[in-house]
Amino acid sequence: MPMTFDAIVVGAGFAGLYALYRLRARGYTVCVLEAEAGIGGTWYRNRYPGARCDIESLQYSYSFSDEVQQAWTWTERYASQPEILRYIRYVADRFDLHRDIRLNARVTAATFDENRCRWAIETEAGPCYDAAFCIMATGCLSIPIVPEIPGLAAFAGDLYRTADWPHDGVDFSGRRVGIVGTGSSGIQTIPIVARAADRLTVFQRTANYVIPAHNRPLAPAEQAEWKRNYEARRAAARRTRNNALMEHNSRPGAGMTPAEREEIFEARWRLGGLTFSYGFPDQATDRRVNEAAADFVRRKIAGTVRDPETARKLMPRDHPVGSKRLCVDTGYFETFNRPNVRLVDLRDEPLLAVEPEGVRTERALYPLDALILATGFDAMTGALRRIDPKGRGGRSLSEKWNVRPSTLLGLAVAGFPNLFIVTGPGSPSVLSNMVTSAEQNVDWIADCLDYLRANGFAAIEARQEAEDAWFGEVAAASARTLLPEGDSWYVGANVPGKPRVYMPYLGGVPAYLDACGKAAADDYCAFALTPADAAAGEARAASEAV
Ligand code: NA7
Repeated sequence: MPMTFDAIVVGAGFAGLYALYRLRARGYTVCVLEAEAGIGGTWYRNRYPGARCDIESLQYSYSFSDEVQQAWTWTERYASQPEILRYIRYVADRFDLHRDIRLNARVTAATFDENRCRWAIETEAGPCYDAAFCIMATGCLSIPIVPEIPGLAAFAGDLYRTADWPHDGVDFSGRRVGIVGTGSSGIQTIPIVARAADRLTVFQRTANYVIPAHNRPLAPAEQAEWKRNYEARRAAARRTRNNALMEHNSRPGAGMTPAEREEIFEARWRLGGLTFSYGFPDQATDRRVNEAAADFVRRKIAGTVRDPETARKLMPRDHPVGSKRLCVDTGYFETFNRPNVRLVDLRDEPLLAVEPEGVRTERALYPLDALILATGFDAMTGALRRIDPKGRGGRSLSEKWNVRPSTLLGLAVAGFPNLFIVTGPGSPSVLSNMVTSAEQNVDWIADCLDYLRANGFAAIEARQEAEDAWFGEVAAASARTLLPEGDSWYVGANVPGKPRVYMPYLGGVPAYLDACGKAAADDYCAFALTPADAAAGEARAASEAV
C-alpha cells in the first residue's frame, strides 16, 4: 500500500526544506523525498575544494524566520559550501524537519491519476507514495554531465567529478592532476588543487569572464548592522532585478565616454563579484557597452598573467559578458603564474580522447594520475526530465519539453495538474537569489493550496494558452538582451539535442512577482480548476466501471 500525504516534495535542498516547513505549518501532511544520503541539495553534492556561493551570505539565506536570521552568524562575505551545509542542517534541526524527510529515496516515476486527482510517486528504494500534490524542488543544477569523451572509462588514474566529490576529500600532493572545465566549479577548484598537486593541467574549451570575489571575514559590526535592518533589506532586495542587494547603477553606459565607463568598471572590479554584471543598465543590451566590459576584463587578465601566451588563451572573446554565468574567483588568474600549472587550450589543440595514462589532444599526451571533471549540469530541466512525470492522458513531461521547456511562471505546466515546480524554467531562478526566490515560489504554492482547499477544488492545472503567453513573455525578455548568444547552460547548449531556449526569466524579479501576484489575485483564472465534487464523481464512476 502506498503511503498517503497531502503533498510530496521532491528534493531536500533549500527549496524542499522550506516547502516542508511552510506546508506543514499550514496543516498539510507532507513528506520530502531526497535522492541523496543527506539534506542540502546542491550544497550537499558540490563538496569540491573551494566550493563557495557567489551571492553574499547575508542575503543567500532564508528570510522567513527572523529568529534564524538573528541567531545565525556568517563568517565570510561569501559562504563556503561547508558553512552553507551547516546552516541548512541548523535550520532543519531548529524546525524539526528531519522526521518528514526520507533520504536515499530517489524518485523514479510520478504519475497523475486523473480519476482520483492524485499523484502516484515511486522511488528507487521501493516504497510508493500517494499524494494530492507533487512539488518538485529538484534544483536547477542537480544533474551533473559526464561528457562523452572517448576512453574516459578506461582512464587508469582516479576520476573525480566536482558535483559528486568524495566526502573525505582528496589529497593531491605529489600527483599529476588534470581538470576539464573552466566554469564556476572549475574556476573555484583550480587554485586550491594547484597548491597541493605536483602538477596541474587545466583543459580549457571556452575562456570565461572571471571577476574577483574579494571574499573576506564579515566584521561583527557589519553583520550586526545588517541584522538590525534585515526586514527592510529583504524588502529592498525584492525590488531589485535579481532579489539581491548589489550596487545597481542606473546611468546607461552608452552615453558615457570610455574614460567614464572605465572608472565605473574599475570601481566594480574593486567591489568584486556579480556587481560587475550591473555596472550599467545597458551592459546586457548594448553591444558597445558589453564589449567595453569584455575588453576591461581582458586587460585585467593581461595585467595579471605573466606569460603573454597563457594570458591570451585565458581571454574570453567569443561571447558577451553575462551570456555565460559570470564566474567569481579567488586567485584564479594568478594561479597560472605558478610554475606547476599549465593551460591547454582545447580550441588550439582539440581533446581527442582519454587514454589510460592521461589526456590526449591533437598535439600531445598529457600524463595524469588524477582527472577532475568540472563539466557542468543538465540545467533547469534535467532533474525533472529524468523523473519524467506523466500527466493527463499519460503525457510525458520530457516529451513536452523536448519541443520547448515551457511553463506558466516556472511554477506549473499545462497537462500536469497538481504538479508544482519551485524555481522552474520561465522563472528568474538562477538569475536571482535562489533562496529567497524559492521561498517566494513556495509561498505562492502554499497560498494556492489554501485557495483550493477553501474553495472546494481538487485540482489545478495551467491553461495551455496562459502557458504559451508566459513562454512568449520569457522569450521576449531574453530577446531584448545579448544574453542568449552564449553557448551556455542557460540556453541548454551544453546538452546535445536540448532545444535552444533561454530558460530563466530575464524580466526581473519585480515583474515576476507582479505576474505571480496577479495570477493568484485573478482567482487563478490562468488555470483550470476541478471541483472536488466532480473529481469524487469521476473516481466513483471509474471504480464502478472496474
Ligand atoms: P559550467 O559553467 O557549465 O562549466 C562547465 C565547463 O566544462 C565549461 O568550461 C565547459 O566548456 C566545460 N566542458 C563541458 N564539456 C566539455 C568537454 N566535453 N570538453 C571540454 N570542456 C567541457 O558548469 P559549472 O559546474 O562550472 O557551473 C555551473 C553553475 O554552478 C555556475 O554557473 C554557477 O551558477 C554555479 P564550454 O564553456 O561548454 O566550452
